[in-house]
Amino acid sequence: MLTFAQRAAYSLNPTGQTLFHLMEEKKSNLALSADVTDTASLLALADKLGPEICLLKTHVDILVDFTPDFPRKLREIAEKHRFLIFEDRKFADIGNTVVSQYRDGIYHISDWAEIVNAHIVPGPGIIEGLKKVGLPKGRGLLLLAEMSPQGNLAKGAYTKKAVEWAEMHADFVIGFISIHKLSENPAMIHMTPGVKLQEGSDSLGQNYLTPQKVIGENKSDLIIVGRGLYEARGPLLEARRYREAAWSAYQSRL
Ligand code: 5BU
Repeated sequence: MLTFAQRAAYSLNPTGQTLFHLMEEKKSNLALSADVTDTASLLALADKLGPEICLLKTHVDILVDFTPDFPRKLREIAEKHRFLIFEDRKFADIGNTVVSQYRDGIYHISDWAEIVNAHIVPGPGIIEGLKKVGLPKGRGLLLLAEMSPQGNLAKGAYTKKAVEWAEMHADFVIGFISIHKLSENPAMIHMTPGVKLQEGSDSLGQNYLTPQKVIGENKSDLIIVGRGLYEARGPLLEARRYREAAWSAYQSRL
């Protein structure tokens, strides 16, 4: 089993390489899903938990007070604490439309998010569209190969297609949102949402697995944690617990 640092050498994408190096350097395979709805809370959370995470995931369209200077402020914090930014936009349209959704609109996502993700339901044209915008900027894409909620349809032949199309675009696709390790290509990073220290579910279909199950047994690489962190009484202490749980599960698999 290769280390994250060794896997960086297999990646054809600068963002993929940087992420592997950051993970090793910070001994963190923890991503914070910062799903708060005001920019001040998000920036405060990012600054506080920054030392513990390798990646911060946003849903920029849930912010009630977004202004064009918000991405600049978030990027400053990201550079200070050395983590990457992943906008969980889940693009799902034809290639020509996602070009504008990624580059233009209010958010100009491609200007500030190193990583975005896409559903594969529209076919490989969605990857080609996003790549036209993202690759010249050195950005990376994750394909939604599996999802966490109960009853979701991302499985079987659908999941296999995601792995196939990732290989066809390995210069831009850096990995997957998935529940399990899916690809034998060491360049591909597997990121898993739906993680808490206790297994369970929420009232709207979300399933939770533990860091040990996700990293140790399912052989995913990185856990994405939202409510488990930002709803905790002490988010920083909790982030340390999640980071240590995920990192030791990774180490014992080496
Ligand atoms: P939670 O609070 O840890 O349940 O938040 C999980 C986050 O991950 C949230 O932002 C979701 O939009 C995101 N997510 C997910 O939960 N499951 C998925 O399959 C995908 C994304 Br894709």
